[in-house]
Amino acid sequence: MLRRLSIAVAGGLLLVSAVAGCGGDDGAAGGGSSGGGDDKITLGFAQVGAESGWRTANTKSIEESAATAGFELKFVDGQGKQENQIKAIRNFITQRVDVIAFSPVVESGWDTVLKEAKDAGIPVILTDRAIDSPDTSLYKTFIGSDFVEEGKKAGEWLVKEYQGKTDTVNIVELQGSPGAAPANDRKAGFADVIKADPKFKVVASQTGQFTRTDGKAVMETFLKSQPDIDVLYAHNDDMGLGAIEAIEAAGKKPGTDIKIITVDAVKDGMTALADGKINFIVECSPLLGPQLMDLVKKVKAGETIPQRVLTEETTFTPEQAKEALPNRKY
Ligand code: GZL
Repeated sequence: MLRRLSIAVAGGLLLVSAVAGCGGDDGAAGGGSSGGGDDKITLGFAQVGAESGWRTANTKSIEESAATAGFELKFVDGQGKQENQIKAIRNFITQRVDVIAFSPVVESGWDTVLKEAKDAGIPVILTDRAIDSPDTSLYKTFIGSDFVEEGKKAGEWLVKEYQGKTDTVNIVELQGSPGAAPANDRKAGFADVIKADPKFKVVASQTGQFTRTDGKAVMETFLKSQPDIDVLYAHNDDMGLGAIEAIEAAGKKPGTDIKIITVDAVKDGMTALADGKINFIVECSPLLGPQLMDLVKKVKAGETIPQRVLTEETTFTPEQAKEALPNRKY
């Protein structure tokens, strides 16, 4: 345990704080008010679950960044259930962690527990997914992607792909988990763009729970119920990859007979893109760990932080995927 005494003079007032870190770059801010041992910052994190490759990469980023920052991380896997996340947040409050962060599995139903954290004087940071509460005093900031924009990017690619064509384009959609911000917003952004041209018709839209298994099963029902599918829009790579299995089992060529657009850009998705089985991927970065730890430090030190921290991301075609794959971190 590296222990440094930092002395700062601000406005004539001498501030002395013990800074302790375990091998981190600048160690954690001092003054932890919880069981983190010495002055280590204790972060309570309630994760959605382990539903997709994106989530695995996100969890890895958070765990590695917390270790690098020298924080004590109390990590709970919500297993896809809001009640588990709420229970974890209540436990973090009882344990008097310094900061609570979580990725809300759904947008609604958080006000009560976040009010409890606020009343306990424990700051909360939203990561990855937003909540629909109008009371923004319940959390310090939301760090994550603009999912509406991601849906729009998917729609814009499709509009360009079918520029000048007049035949009807039959689209099936694999939605993310019900009530989740990325599912609601990716659907809304995509619909907002394609509504401009009546040839685009979403003939079936159903949740695939962001998982490969469900994506495959729902695509099997689409293939049985829809005589003519031109395009699949899947809210994440994992459902798209499951759908590819169903499409191939039905004797069709994914990426050719049925064009596929997905979101995330995890390695397996990028590999299918490079192989021409997916046609376009909108990136959604899971590597939120370093920025999150920086925000935790600032919040613990009482610094003002922006209410919204937007993550930077791009899009990929098959050619771009071939170039990016060798250096892909996840
Ligand atoms: C997006 C994230 C979504 C991913 C899915 O930020 O919440 O959840 O797109 C993941 O792969 O399951």
